[in-house]
Amino acid sequence: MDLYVNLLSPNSRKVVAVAEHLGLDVTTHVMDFGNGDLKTPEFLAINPNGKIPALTDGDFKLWESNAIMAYLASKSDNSSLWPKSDARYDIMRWMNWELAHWGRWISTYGFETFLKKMFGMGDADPKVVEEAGGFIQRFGAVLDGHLANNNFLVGDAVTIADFAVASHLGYRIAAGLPLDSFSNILAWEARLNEIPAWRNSTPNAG
Ligand SMILES: N[C@@H](CCC(=O)N[C@@H](CS)C(=O)NCC(=O)O)C(=O)O
Repeated sequence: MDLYVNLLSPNSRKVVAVAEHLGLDVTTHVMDFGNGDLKTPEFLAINPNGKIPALTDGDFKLWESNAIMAYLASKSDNSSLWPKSDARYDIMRWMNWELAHWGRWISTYGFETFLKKMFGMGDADPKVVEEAGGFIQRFGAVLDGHLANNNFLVGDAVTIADFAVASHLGYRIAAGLPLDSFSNILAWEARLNEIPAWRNSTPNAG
């Protein structure tokens, strides 16, 4: 299997961590954001969106990080990550929530407060930061409330839902995400960081 990723990307982090956690035999291709790697005809034939992560397995091609996580996790029969039970629907629920709400607003906030500075794109727009911050606190309260009584998002052990939702916390401090008052989220983040594959995939926030 081949994975096309960049370790600075939260969506790439998800799939890199799953592959390492399961000890899968994958070849990792590090794609550069700035030099046109994502726009070559060869890469666009894998992912016409020109985005990472992407996966190939022989002739099979897959894009969208959460689908790739499930594909990789299904290669192991012996892992809590993607259990063969109705828990899968609960996992999918959190992964859809991550794409639609949580990651959507954290990405907006992080672009304003962190990436713009990193790429010399000017100052954060305070209106956008305020709007995104409000949504992060609204959805953060849902996550924090769930984690008040649960060590992991689904069941008693780590699943791909945890990696998907936590992938956006890699820049929590660097981007100044307004999550400091959510003690259950912070404790869960620390719990996940005890998992070597998760810890090893932490982005260098510079
Ligand atoms: N929903 C997609 C999002 C993929 C995505 O936006 N990837 C970013 C990096 S995290 C990217 O490739 N950006 C480069 C670009 O859009 O040109 C997924 O979950 O895989």
